Amino acid sequence: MLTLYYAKGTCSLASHIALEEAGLDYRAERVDLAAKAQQTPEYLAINPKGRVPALATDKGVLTETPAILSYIAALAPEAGLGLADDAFAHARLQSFMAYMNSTVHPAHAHRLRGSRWTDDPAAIEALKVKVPQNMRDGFALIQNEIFEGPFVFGETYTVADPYLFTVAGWLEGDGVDIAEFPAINAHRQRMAERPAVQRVLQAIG
Ligand SMILES: N[C@@H](CCC(=O)N[C@@H](CS)C(=O)NCC(=O)O)C(=O)O
Repeated sequence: MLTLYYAKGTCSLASHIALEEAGLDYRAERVDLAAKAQQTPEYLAINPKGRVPALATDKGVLTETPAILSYIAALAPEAGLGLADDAFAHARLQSFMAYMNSTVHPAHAHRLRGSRWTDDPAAIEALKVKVPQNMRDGFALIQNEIFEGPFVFGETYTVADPYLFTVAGWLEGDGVDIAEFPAINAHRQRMAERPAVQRVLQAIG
């Protein structure tokens, strides 16, 4: 049995949707970030990073969205979520997830989590200023250089799609109108129609 530790409004949504799409047997355990549950000794024993997502498996706990998404795709090869049949396509999928993880997600985190980088209240405010521009730059690159449509990698739905859906959901709060990116906007709507996505959103509340 897999257990996904998740919180509403966070990057854990991507793994949650992927588990549902893969048809795997899993349990979802909410972590209350507002109550700082991620810093309790109980949760730190599961994920010493104090973040979500974490995926508890019978082999141990996995963290980091790209690793969790890759693992989910590998556990359900029949779902074809990982482009594993083609080495180059698989590497492009890894490249996309690495970009989300290392560049786009941290750009977003500068708005709400500036205290990761500085303790100076004025600097925390200053870190917010470039968030819209950096998110816009990231999504322009995704739309123009990576996204094929109707899914990230063309006709094949992969774990890249719930990742894109999740991070695109942060744009509005980051001061970017998703309508600036028509292909990403259409993808978001396409994703919202998927039964697996609807099941997860309903379960999260
Ligand atoms: N690189 C990690 C980032 C994990 C992360 O930063 N999660 C955020 C939510 S999106 C979190 O748990 N924040 C709680 C905190 O910073 O205390 C991943 O992609 O899984």
